[in-house]
Amino acid sequence: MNVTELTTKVPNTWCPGCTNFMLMAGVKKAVTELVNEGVFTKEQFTTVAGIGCHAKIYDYLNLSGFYGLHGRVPPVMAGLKLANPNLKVLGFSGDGDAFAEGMSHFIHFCRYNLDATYIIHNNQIFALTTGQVTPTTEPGAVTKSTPHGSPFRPINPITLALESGATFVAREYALDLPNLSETLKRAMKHKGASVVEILQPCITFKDVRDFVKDKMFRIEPSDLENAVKTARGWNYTKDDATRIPVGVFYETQYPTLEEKVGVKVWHEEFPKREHKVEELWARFK
Ligand SMILES: Cc1ncc(C[n+]2csc(CCOP(=O)(O)OP(=O)(O)O)c2C)c(N)n1
Ligand code: SF4
Ligand SMILES: [Mg+2]
Repeated sequence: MNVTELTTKVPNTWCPGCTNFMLMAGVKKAVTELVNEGVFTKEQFTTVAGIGCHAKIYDYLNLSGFYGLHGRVPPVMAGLKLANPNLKVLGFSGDGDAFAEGMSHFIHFCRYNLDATYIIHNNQIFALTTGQVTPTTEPGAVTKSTPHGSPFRPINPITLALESGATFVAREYALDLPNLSETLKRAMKHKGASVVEILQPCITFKDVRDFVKDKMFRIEPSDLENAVKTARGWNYTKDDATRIPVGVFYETQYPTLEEKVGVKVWHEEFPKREHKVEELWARFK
């Protein structure tokens, strides 16, 4: 497969130069390589998106899927995977989508160990709505919703994912294409809940590209205790002492939700549904 097969004709409305373009290039590279290596077919890939700038990726990726509701990516991923365990489900959320509107779903996604890959575009802002604080915005940030500085302490999604039971947890930077696509490939190949947080600075409302590039350093995976310790090394603050760990924090094997509920047996036991789509269409014509 050529990477161009993943392109659609939908006009792109991301701001010129948005880091989402590189993030999408990383996703396309990973998917293309996995198809060409025979790990998955293109048809197995299925995407789910939330609502926000990140979610427009749904329109630009030539893969089947479901444009979801704000914050509700994990339940749709679960529905798809349980209905058809043969799919390779990729979820796309923003930091607002995953950790504000969708916070409880994020935790349960990790806890269930659903065999799916959750990709989170973290720009530390609600970008589509032109710049308000999210749960990962640094304390003191002056934004449209916090003109006197944010009074909130950020949550740390990496420690949260680790503590909630995700079996693959990583962070990458949108503008580091080789590492980004390599980690995405690993996450997609992983059996179980994989979470990849991608630092994706919004160049229009919160341009921290130089800061991230300057502060990040690469890590190697470790055991859970040390992974949590490493992740705690950055609590989304933005000061001179900041050091941002990037790479795979943790990877382990644990039975997936589908394996635990015996989804194949469940399918066999389920009565076959009648297809009444034509009938319904006729009624609404
Ligand atoms: C339930 C609900 N609440 C709020 C909104 C308004 N809204 C649309 S996009 C958005 C911001 C999304 O931010 P994020 O998930 O971080 O994505 P980004 O735009 O930064 O990629 C908000 C608040 C909505 N559409 N639905
Ligand atoms: S507002 Fe920010 S995140 Fe959204 S398209 Fe523009 S640069 Fe990208
Ligand atoms: Mg955001």
